[in-house]
Amino acid sequence: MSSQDLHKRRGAAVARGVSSTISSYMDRGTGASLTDVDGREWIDFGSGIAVTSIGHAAPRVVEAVAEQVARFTHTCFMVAPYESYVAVCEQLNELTPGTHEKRSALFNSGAEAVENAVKIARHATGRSAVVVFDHAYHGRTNLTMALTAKSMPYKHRFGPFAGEAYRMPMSYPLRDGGLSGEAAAARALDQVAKQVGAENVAAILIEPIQGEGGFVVPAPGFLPALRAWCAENGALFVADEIQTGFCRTGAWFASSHEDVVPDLVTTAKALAGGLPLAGVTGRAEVMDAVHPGGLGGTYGGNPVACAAAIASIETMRELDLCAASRRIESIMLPHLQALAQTHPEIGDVRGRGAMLAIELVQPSTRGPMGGPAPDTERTKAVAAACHAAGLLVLTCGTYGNVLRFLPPLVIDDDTLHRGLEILSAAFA
Ligand code: PLZ
Repeated sequence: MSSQDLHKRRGAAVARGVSSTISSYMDRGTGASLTDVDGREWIDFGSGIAVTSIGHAAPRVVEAVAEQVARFTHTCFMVAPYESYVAVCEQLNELTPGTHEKRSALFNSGAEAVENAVKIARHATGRSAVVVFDHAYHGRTNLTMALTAKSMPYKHRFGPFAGEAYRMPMSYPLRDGGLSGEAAAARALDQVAKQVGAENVAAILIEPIQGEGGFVVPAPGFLPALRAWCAENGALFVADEIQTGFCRTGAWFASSHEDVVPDLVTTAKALAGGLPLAGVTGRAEVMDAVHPGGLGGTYGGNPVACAAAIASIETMRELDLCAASRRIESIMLPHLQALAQTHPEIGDVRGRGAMLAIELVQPSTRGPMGGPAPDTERTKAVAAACHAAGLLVLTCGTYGNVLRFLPPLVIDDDTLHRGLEILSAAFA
């Protein structure tokens, strides 16, 4: 059945609220390529939003999943436990920043991991306030909508939202007049002290590099200052590494670039090579503060997803995908910077590793927070031109004016160059 026919069927069956970036329907994939049902090849610069870092249909995951499905698909870890859940927790404890003793718990989605991190932080501290930032994205459930910044499309008419979430100004070098990380942190923390009260803060929750909010990389010093404030004030520093985790930024976790050791880390996406699995990992004394039975869910840490996670992590280790991510940066970043030289509408090139983006602006018009005015229309047009030429790119950002690039980390140089050529042609 063609994409066109499937699109018609979808219109009559699938709720309008669930939308898709492209209207081609996928048939299969391998590495960084996808083939749609019409037989057309796509170069994937999105990885299903930072999930398939080890590539589509990664052989080790396919094998591990098939083997596990044949043994058993589900017992519920809360009823009858199994080894792979324990093994995934061991891996998370080892790989997340810091050498302190840790514990982990497994869930189904990123939003569920964030919700549980908040539950754990509140329980462990006996406090309720959660500090979040402008442009943040943490999910679409009721609690995580309260933590997510952007109204349309995530929150519009879906309230009332959960309470005790407090939003502070973010460090956003293109749009905050180039405030230093320390100054931006002082600005946010002063408001926390005045508006929330330091002694009421259970956690500061932040993406070390913002994802949906526009791949905003905070100025150096911002994250360490927030981390230090938490330590001084009895609050927990929670890093949402759901999009940045597992080699995406050239390190296992993005917090490490500034030697930040979070109290709690949320993970999902690339953890299980495409199967739904998420985790909360943190200090043993914080995680174990919660009473037995206080955390869980029917499917959390499903054995098939755990088998996939073990296979994914093995693949990342064996292929050294953190190094692959840095290699992708060394090819992509100069290409994007050269493109920006000839296209003044590219107002910023930013990111780390294989998590890179360009922000499109109207260079001579002032916009939000004194930065250049966003050019949302041109961003949509460039993305559409890429899609027409078979390159799957995603947009993001509070103003929808950021093109983001998240290729599978296993992408080969030839495919990467072909993708970048399509991007350049789309600008032309
Ligand atoms: N935290 C940092 O990036 C998911 C969402 C796409 P779930 N980002 C993609 C969309 O429009 O729904 C994300 C994230 C960060 C939390 C989440 C939530 O993860 O697995 O989508 O619930």
